[in-house]
Order: sequence, then C-alpha cells, then structure tokens
Amino acid sequence: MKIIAADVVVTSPDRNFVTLKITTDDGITGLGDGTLNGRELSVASYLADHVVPLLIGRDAHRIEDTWQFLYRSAYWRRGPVTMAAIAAVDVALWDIKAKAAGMPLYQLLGGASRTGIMAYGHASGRDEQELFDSIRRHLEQGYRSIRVQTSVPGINAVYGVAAQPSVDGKRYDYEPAQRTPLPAEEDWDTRAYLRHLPGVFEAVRNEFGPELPLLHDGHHRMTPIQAARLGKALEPYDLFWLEDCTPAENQDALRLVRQHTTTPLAIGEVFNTVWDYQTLIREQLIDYVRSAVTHTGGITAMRKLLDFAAQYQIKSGIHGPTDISPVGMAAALHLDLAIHNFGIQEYMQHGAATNEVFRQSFTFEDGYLHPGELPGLGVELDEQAAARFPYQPAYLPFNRLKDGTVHDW
Ligand code: KDG
Ligand code: MG
Repeated sequence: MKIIAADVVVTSPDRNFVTLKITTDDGITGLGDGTLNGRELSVASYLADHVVPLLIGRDAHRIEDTWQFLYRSAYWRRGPVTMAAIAAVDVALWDIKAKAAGMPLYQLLGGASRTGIMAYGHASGRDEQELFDSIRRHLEQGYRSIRVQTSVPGINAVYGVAAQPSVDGKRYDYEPAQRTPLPAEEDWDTRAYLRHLPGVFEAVRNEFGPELPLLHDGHHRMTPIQAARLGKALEPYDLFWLEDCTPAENQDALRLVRQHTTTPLAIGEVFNTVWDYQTLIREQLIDYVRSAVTHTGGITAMRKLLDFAAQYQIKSGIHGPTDISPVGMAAALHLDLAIHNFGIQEYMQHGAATNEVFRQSFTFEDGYLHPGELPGLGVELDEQAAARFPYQPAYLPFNRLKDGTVHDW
C-alpha cells in the first residue's frame, strides 16, 4: 500500500488547526494532527516543505520505519515543531493501517483495557460563586473529575480562568490563544497566588465533599521551593494532581518538590520526547505523564513513553485542551483505552464550528469518553467546511511581574 499524496490542511474554525491527510494508492486516507498552538504555520511548512516529498511512494504500512526515518534522517533532533510534524505522519499512518484492517485503532494497540476513559473538565471562576457555578455545570454535563482554576486578588488575568461563560451560556472553558497580532500581556504574583489558593480548595471541598477528584494546573509559575510549599498546603484537600508546579526542563528540580509533598504531580505537556522524562520517570518524581500524542511524535512514541512510565507505576494524563484537534484527541482516546497504565484524560470540548470541520465518532457519557467503533481513528475531515475557515494569526499570552520582568506563563 503506497502513499500517493499527503496534503497539509490549515483551518481555523474556532481556532487554528494543522491536519495532515495521507492518501494511499488503494484509496484509503488517514488523518494526523500537527497543531502547535501559536506556531501552527511552522509545522505546516515543516510538513509541506520537508516531509511530504519524502512520503510519496513509501509503504504506508511501515509505520515504525517511517518514524525512525523521519526522526533520524533529519539529523537535528527533537523540538516541538519536528515532533508535531512526525506525530501528524505517525497518527495518519495508524489511521490508515486500522482502516485497512477494518478495526478501530485501539484494537491494533492490544484491544480495550477498560470500558470507558475517565475525563476531567476545566472549571474556573473569578470568585467563589462563579467557580462553584462552573463546577456544578461541569457535573451536570457528566464530568466526574474537575480541574479547578481561580482568579487571585491583585492579579488581573490568571491562566485557566474563563472571563465569562461562552455565548451558549453552557461552557465555561478557557481558551488561552487569542486572535491578536501580538501576544496579550498578563500579570503574575506568585506570593499572592500561594496565599490565595489553599483557601479556594478548602471552600471547594466543603461545598462538594471529599469524593470528587479535583485537579489544579500551576502552569510552570513556581520555583521548586514554592511548588513544594504549595503541594504541602494542598495536601488536606486530596488533589488528584498538581500539574506543572515548576518549569521542568530542569528535571532535577522535581526532587526537591517530591521530598516535601505527597500531593501527586503531573508534568509534560510542553515536552516532546521520552528524554524529557528520563530522570522524572526513573526516579519516580512524578505520578502522571502529561504529553500530547500531537506533540510527542504520535502513537508510536507515546506508546513507548507510557510503557516506560508503567514500569515505575506512573500513569497517563494525556494533554487534551482545545488546541489538540479532534484528530489528536481521537488518537489519545484509542491509546487511553488500550494501555494498562491509564490515569485520566483531559477533555475540554471543541466548539460547533470545529465539530463541523472534524466529524467525530467518539462519545462522552456519564463522565467517560470512548473512541467509538469505526475503523481507524473515527474522525473525518470535511475539507469544504475547513476551507471556509482560513488561518488567523493567534498567540498565547505572556506574563510580566509587577516590576515588568517577563515571567513564565
Ligand atoms: O497551548 C497551551 C495550552 O495547551 C495549555 O495552556 C493548556 O495547560 C494547559 C492544560 O493543562 O490544558
Ligand atoms: Mg496544563
């Protein structure tokens, strides 16, 4: 089965997405997600200019060989642009292989290890009432695990807090990329955040009881000792995880955090290879791997990463915000269903325009996701609908401290 075409589709229904569509000589097509929030066109160019010409004529069944060829023949290794491009090819080839086999992709990954995939949603509020309201709405939608993000007195714009409910009045999800010509400037004050957050979790536990799994994302803003202090302060509220408590390029820093707190730690949404986790996994410094299939070289690389993590009782928590397209989400769900060390899946839900461009077979019922039983990934791209939504420049915001210093966002 030879690859005869590979097309890069950039579309912006509710936000920008990069999709690779591979076509084989027997008419089977496969889709892969290469979306890299705020840097979409770099991946589109990497694919169109440097990868597509290499794919034409290759055997679509040779997924491992194609992965190794793209990774090693570039000479330059790793990085989010390269690994998103490789992921797009890899996932499209798995889609094709599963369609050729007439099976949903999870069957090729070993079959289902569970009946459903526990998802968490993003609740947020500018004050306690708005936060409680957002949590209740998520519970009504069926979510059984909730990420809690809140405004902090003295800070104008905090990551993860939706300023207002979306127009349908139902969704409180937070979309960080803004369609602005320049990145929006936000402000940050770690001491104010550390003072405020434990009280918020105390209030949420008092209101919603001890059983509801609660998560929180620190979004890389603390130093290791600040992260250690927060983890310790949150222990009475029994978090499912504290995510990205400190920037983790320095993996050694997590030793300090780990020595001070039993709050479970999740890290990795900005990582793109297994090497980013080498110390974190080998020394069991984290509890959940947060990589996205889309940014970590696809199903082939994620499977190896999660199998490595499994030997150390570390589970999956695959990245699933709205900047992962429905194609990337579907790939995550097939993997979630198949692996033994599944932990939880992030699920924010896309908007109506995105769902029109990407027709999906996955379901969300009673808090559990399922990829569906269609052969392949179970996602179809409506190219005519995609063409109605051309690319629009959009950037993630950045942070400055009160004295003007740029801080991690
Ligand atoms: O593109 C950046 C987002 O994917 C990121 O800010 C979302 O932190 C995030 C999360 O946990 O979903
Ligand atoms: Mg995060």
